[in-house]
Amino acid sequence: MARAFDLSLYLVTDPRQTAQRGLLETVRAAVAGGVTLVQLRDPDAKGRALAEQARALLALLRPLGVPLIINDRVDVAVAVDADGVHLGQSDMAPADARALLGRERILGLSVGTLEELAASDLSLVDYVGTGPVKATGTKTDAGAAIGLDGLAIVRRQVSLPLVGIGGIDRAITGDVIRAGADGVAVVSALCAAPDVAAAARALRDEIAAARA
Ligand code: TZP
Ligand code: MG
Repeated sequence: MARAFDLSLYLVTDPRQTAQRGLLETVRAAVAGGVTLVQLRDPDAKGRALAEQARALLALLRPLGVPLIINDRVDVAVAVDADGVHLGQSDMAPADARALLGRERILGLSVGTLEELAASDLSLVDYVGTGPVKATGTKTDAGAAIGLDGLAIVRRQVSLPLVGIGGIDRAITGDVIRAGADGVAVVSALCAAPDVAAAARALRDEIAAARA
């Protein structure tokens, strides 16, 4: 069984959007504001640089009890002893990743369409990410927006913990939770916010209100 994790407010990092403030400072502020899970995502980074960033993030996050997920790179996650990996549809297959990660690490999978969902082996996956909920400038190849209706349809077909991603800001966070997501995954709503901690607190408030 995978270690415990909480999808409520899931920060996904972006090297461009954290460049000015710095990756560590952005994550530190986001966690101070209530982020429950962090994914290091830098698709263009080489393995060595990614491992260095991951180790620095682990030194920050582990004492705070916030798990660190590595996007795509199973090898980096194992090398630095991160808490898990998030896979896209064209990344390593979940069964192969699970064989390398062991039972304890958290394994997430992105599902963008019902066809992808039908073709995905979720038996070894711990959570599902679905989206983009709305169009987003952060990931230009993210595929067509599924909307809140699409998220609700995925929710009905997935019993695993589910997080919405893509184009989620404060205004629709409550709607995403009410559509059935266990949490929201965001890049720009935190990384590009003028006050990262305050933005995280505001998103936590929306999540709490939607659950109440
Ligand atoms: N996967 C699907 S959409 C997306 C990722 C990594 C980017 C989400 O960024 P933002 O700024 O929260 O819309
Ligand atoms: Mg990927």
